[in-house]
Amino acid sequence: MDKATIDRVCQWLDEARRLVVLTGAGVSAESGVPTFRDVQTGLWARFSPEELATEAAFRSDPQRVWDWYQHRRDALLSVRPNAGHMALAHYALRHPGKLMLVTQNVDGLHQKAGQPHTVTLHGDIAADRWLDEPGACCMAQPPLPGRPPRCPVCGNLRRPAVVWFGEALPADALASAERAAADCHLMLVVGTSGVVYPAAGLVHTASLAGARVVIVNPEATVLDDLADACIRGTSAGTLVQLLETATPPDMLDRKERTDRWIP
Ligand code: BJW
Repeated sequence: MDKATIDRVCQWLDEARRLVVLTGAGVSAESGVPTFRDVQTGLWARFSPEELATEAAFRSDPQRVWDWYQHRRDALLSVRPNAGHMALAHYALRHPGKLMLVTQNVDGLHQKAGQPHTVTLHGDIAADRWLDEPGACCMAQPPLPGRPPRCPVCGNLRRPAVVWFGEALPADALASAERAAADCHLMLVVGTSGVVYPAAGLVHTASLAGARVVIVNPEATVLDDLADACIRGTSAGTLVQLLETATPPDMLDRKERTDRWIP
């Protein structure tokens, strides 16, 4: 890892009053969670997104899609946050109101690491919701056991509460993320290929608004041209280096600390 770049980014971290960190699947790779697009190990190397991560796929073969998600849920039960998740959570706790964490991940590992507030763009793999609009009967009825479970009255199916291709992102989460991207001084983009929109659009927003953009990824990404610095490293080691060596908040100018997301 290039020491001069790390030092420069540490300096930017100290200077920034509002920091956005956008994370993707690479942040959880060192916890043993497969990414989507890594050529050898990514989920899409073995499965087709069109067959599994769309509403049409679920409607055409609900059991297959349900079982795939159940398999991933089971695998996540034994997974723990890694040093990168922990470094982000500790940094947020040491710098109250400075960091807004926006994640595309559905694995809940930032939350498990104790991150005080996480904006989740693509949902939560551990939760379910009804496939169709929930009617009153559905809300009242315990579902029939099955794969997927079904409402005994109207037949509504349960589905994982994640955002599939072609679906809108949760409006509140996207709006918070867009506001934060437009108003931050520094954005760290960690462990994402940057090909999925509207999440990747946040990086364009931050860059256009004049924020510094730093990309942390062992591989080149399609967003690199927008970056003021690219750190070719894995997330855990790099985040520990960046966030645990930055100047402690009590050494920063008091005035700088008043202009934060949550004053
Ligand atoms: C490491 C590492 C280590 C490895 N350390 N790094 C504009 C242009 C083109 C297309 C579109 C557009 N706008 C919308 C679209 C369509 C579509 C889209 O973006 N398609 C593109 C793929 C072409 N977007 C959508 O459909 C979105 N919805 C939408 O736009 O709705 C519009 C609408 C509005 C109103 C009404 C109705 C509709 C929804 C996108 C949903 C994405 N869902 C998924 C699945 C979630 C559920 C599940 O888990 O199954 O989200 S897809 C998948 O990709 C998942 C991820 O969150 C997302 C991003 O992936 P991520 O995190 O970047 O992972 P990878 O694998 O791609 O990259 C990992 C990276 O880590 C790599 O770079 C590695 O090098 C790196 N890495 N080890 C650090 N140790």
